[in-house]
Amino acid sequence: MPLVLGLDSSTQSVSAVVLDTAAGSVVHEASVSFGSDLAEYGQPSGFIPGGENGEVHSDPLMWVEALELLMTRLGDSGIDLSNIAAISGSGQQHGSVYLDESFESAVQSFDPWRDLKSQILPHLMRQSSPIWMDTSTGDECAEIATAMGGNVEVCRRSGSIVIERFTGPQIRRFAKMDLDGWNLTGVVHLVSSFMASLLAGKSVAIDYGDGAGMNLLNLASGDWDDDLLEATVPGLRGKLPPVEASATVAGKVSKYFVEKHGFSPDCEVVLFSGDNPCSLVGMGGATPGKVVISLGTSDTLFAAMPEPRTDPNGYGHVFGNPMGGFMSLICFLNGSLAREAVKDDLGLDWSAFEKEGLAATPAGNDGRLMLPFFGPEITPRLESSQAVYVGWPPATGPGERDPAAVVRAVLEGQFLNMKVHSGWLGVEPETIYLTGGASENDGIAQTVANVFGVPVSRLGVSGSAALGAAMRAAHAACGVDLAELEAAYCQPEEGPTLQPDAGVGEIYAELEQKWVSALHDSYSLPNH
Ligand code: XUL
Repeated sequence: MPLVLGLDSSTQSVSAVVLDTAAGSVVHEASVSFGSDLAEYGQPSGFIPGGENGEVHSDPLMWVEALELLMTRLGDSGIDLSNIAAISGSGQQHGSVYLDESFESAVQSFDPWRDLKSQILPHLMRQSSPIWMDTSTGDECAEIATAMGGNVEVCRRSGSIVIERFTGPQIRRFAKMDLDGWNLTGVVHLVSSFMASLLAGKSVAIDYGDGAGMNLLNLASGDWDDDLLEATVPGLRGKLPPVEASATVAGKVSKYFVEKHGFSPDCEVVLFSGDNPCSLVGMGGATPGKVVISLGTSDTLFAAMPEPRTDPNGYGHVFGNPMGGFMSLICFLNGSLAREAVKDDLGLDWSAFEKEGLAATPAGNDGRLMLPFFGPEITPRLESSQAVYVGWPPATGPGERDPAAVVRAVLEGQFLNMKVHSGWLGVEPETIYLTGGASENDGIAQTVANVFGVPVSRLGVSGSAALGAAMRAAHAACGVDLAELEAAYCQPEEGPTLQPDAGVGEIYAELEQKWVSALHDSYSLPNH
C-alpha cells in the first residue's frame, strides 16, 4: 500500500498528513506544536517574543527539532514509514534561513546516531530567521524600490510591490546589519526549501510558488531577476538556490531519514512550496475558475490564474500555482476582527447577528453603506482607519444607527471590497469556495453569493496546506491525477451550494458603484 506524506511547517507547528491515494483515504494526521511540545524554546506562538523595531524572528533549530519529533511520532503511531512513496511539504511563506557554504556537503552525510539539530547548528550563519510577521524592513523596501525605478516596475516583474515581510528586503537588511555574517553565508533558503533540503539530504531548489514571495523572481522568465537581485544585494544570485517548477522531484529521501526513521531509500522528495500555494491545491482550487475565500482573523482571497497579471494598485500578490501557471493572494486585514467588533458593539451573538441583523434587512441595505476598516488595512492600503458610514439618514450618529443595518453593512462592505479589489485577476468565478470560521454562518455565506453573484460552496477541508502538499507529492512523484485527488479529498461539506438570491444582481451592481465612489471620497489612497 504506497502512501504519500504531506508536511506543513507553519508559524505555530509542524504537522503531517498521510494519504492512501489508492483508497482515497486519510490514513493519519499528526502535529508538533512549538508552544506545547517544544516549550523550552520560549516561543509559545512560534516566534521569539519581544522583537524590537518590527523584528519578528524564529529559531530555525526549533523547526528542525519539530520535524524530527514529528517523524518519531508518525513512526510511534504505527505508520510504517517504509511504505511512504513520496513526501512534499508546505512552509510559512517569506521566512529565510542563512547557511554556510559547507551546508550543501554536510547535509548529505548527517549521522543518524546524532540528532539533526546539533548537526545543523554549526552551519547556521544567522541564529534566528526573520518570518512573515516581520515589518522591520521599511528602509530596505524604499531602497530597493528606488533602485528599480519604482514599485510599479517591481510589481510588474515580481508580482508584488516591495513588501516588508518578503524575503528580498529581509536579506538586504541582514547584509546591511551583519556584513561579516552575510559574507560567510553560502546559501539562503526559504522555510520550505530548507525543510525539503533536510529531507532530501542536499540543498534543493526553491519552487515557483514560494519563490514568488521574495520580490526576486521574474514571473515572466521563471528565473531570478538580475536587476532585482542587484537592487537587493549585489552578488545575491550566487547565494540563492536555483528556482524550479513546484512539481520537480528533488531526489530520494536522505540516508539520515532512511536509517533513523525507517523510510524506504526509494521514497521521493518533491520540492516544498509556500503554505498559500499548497492550500490552493488542498482546497481544490488549483484549476482556474474557482475562487477560494477564507474568512479568518484576516480574510484572504486566492485563485488560480492562467496568466501572470498583476494588481495595478499593488495590493495583491501573484505567486506560482504549484500545479502550473499562477495564483493570486489578496489579504484583507480587517476580517473577523471587524465582524466581531460590530457584533460585540451591538451586544449580539453570531446567531442574533444573522437572525436579527441579516434576516431583518434587505439585500443592498436600502443604500446604507459602510467602509468596514476598523484598523490598518492592506487592501486597500490604509495606515490607520475607522469605519465610514455613507448613505445613512443624516441625523444618525454612533449608537443611533439601526443595529440590523449595521450588521448588514459590515458584511456587504467587506464583500464589496473583495469583489472590487479582485477584479484585476481577470477570473470569472464559476464557484466561490468558502472556508474559515465565519463561513459556517449561513447568512454570511449567502451574502457572499449575493454580492459576487456566484454560487458558494463550503469546504470541509481542514489542514489544507499539509493536504495540498500530500496531493502535490502524489501528483508529481506517483502520477496520480489531480482531478482524482480533488474528488477524494476536496469535497464540499454536506449541505447545498448556495445560489445567489433572485433579483439581487442589479441591486449590488448599483451598490458597488456607490461603494467605490465612497471609498475614493473618504480616503486619499496612496499611489505606489
Ligand atoms: C502570505 C503570508 C502568510 C504566511 C503565513 O503572504 O505572509 O500567509 O504565508 O504562513
